[in-house]
Amino acid sequence: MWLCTLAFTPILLAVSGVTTDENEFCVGSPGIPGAPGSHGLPGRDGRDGIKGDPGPPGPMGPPGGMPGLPGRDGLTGAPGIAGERGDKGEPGERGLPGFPAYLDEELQGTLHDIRHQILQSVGVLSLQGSMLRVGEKVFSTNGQSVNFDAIQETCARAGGRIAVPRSPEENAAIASIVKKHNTYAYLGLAEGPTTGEFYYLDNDPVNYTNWYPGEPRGYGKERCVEMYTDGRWNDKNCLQYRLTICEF
Ligand code: MAN
Ligand code: CA
Repeated sequence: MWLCTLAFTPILLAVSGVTTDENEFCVGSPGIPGAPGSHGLPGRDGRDGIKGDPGPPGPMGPPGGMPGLPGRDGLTGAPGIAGERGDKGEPGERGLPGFPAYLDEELQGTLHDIRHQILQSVGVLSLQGSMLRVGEKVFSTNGQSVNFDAIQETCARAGGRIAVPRSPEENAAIASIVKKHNTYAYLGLAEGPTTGEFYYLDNDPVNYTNWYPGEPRGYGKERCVEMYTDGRWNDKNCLQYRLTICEF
């Protein structure tokens, strides 16, 4: 069913698509929707956003620019070598008084052991005949016969001196070694600048002698002294081979 009426409004006429020549139009069922309208105009710019992250470093620039700022300090190097030793310092304060040695049990034990070991060694060496104790002195021989200078050297090297008797007991001890080896020995005394006068090697004058009857009779030509196997002395040149006997 159509409802028709006079059209006064040109807009309605345009929308209905009906000609206005007849000065009326009819209202029918709704037409199909028109095509979407075209996009509106762009809106206004928004507010500025927050600041972005820094970008990656740029590529190296061309050569020939100004030199850059100096770089940061490098890492700490390895320690240097130790310096020279300094001067000795002042002595420190004096410590508290120590323990008396006789109350020091450890020290006493050590001394006891040392004493024991020395007695053992002296016992063995005496039994073997390699040392002869007379009072404070010890005589010993290596069994070698050499000249006077060589005997002195050997004894000094061993920490002693060529043996010389200063008493009848010491003379008897040296004589026992001479007799045992059946070889004469030089003694530690020599003729001084005055013919017929003998001195110990430390220049002390001789205070004990045991010359063989008629000796010394070298008169400056026999400046050393040898001991015979009976323990008596003879002045003799210094170049013979005689038994090495040292005292300590
Ligand atoms: C040799 C040497 C001398 C010594 C006489 C003793 O000539 O040994 O030193 O005095 O003998 O007859
Ligand atoms: Ca002589």
